[in-house]
Amino acid sequence: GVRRSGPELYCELKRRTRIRTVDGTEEPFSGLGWDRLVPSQPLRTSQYQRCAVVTSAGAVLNSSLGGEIDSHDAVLRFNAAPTRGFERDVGNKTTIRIINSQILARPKHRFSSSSLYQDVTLLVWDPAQYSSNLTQWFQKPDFDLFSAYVERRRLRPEQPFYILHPDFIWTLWDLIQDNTEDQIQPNPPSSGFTGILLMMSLCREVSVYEFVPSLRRTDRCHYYELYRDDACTLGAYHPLMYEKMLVQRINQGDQDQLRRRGKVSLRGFREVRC
Ligand code: NCC
Repeated sequence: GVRRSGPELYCELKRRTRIRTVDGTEEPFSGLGWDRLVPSQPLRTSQYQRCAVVTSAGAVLNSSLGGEIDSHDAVLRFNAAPTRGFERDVGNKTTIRIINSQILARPKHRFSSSSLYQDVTLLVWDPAQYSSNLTQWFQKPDFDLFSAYVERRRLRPEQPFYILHPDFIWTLWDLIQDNTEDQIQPNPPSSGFTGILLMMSLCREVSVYEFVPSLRRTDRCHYYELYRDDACTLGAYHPLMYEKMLVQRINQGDQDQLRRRGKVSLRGFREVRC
């Protein structure tokens, strides 16, 4: 990968990030009538002014950021991260939730009944192999997301619920590799990084909380669980450390905001002429 300046990196991200969801126009989905199953309104037509991305890191505990987070027009959260009981630190507004396919496939997440996955825009992704095509992916996803997706679309057709296209996920991986000196494993980017690029595409301004660690940094994995593992913050499977270095390079906010509050400020792609 080459070393670009902050503004060059930002423009490279803008040029190559194209939100894509499964829209039913390609096989095998076209043959299954998915053009009528997916929401008729494309995801990229949602537009917001000020957006917040709230990671699930343990370090958001005791941040008192809840009020500030809720003051944004749209708030993005991840997987099973709750707000109830944690309002002071993470707020209580959720506009979009990005979930990985484990949430749909594993009974412990109670996808069909839990209120976490209702009344919000949902985006699910599954790590297809880098080189596999959609038919191979459909036959053998990492976790079976397709049956629960079909069921939810039938039960609640009014809920905006999208499957992120594997090509979108892998384009983000290419972007990380092309801007990183080391050779990284071809594992998909974390939900967090995907969410940041998504919101830069949909919003004018994006505030990201506790993606790049603050002074509160801890080995506690999630704010909502006691489990401890440094790999949650640094990455093991996902290229998380590299993702964090890229985001830090395009941060428009100051060091004090980053260290004290864990806040990175980014400009939406529409805001900057490259
Ligand atoms: O942990 P997870 O992510 O749900 O966290 C959401 C995003 O927040 C950022 N994060 C989280 C914890 C931390 N200490 N530091 C952080 O920066 C990351 O950007 C992360 O993406 C995922 O990306 O989907 C992930 O999901 C979990 C798990 O599947 C879900 O929570 C559902 O239970 C993965 N863990 C396992 O599979 C065991 C995790 O690797 C990535």
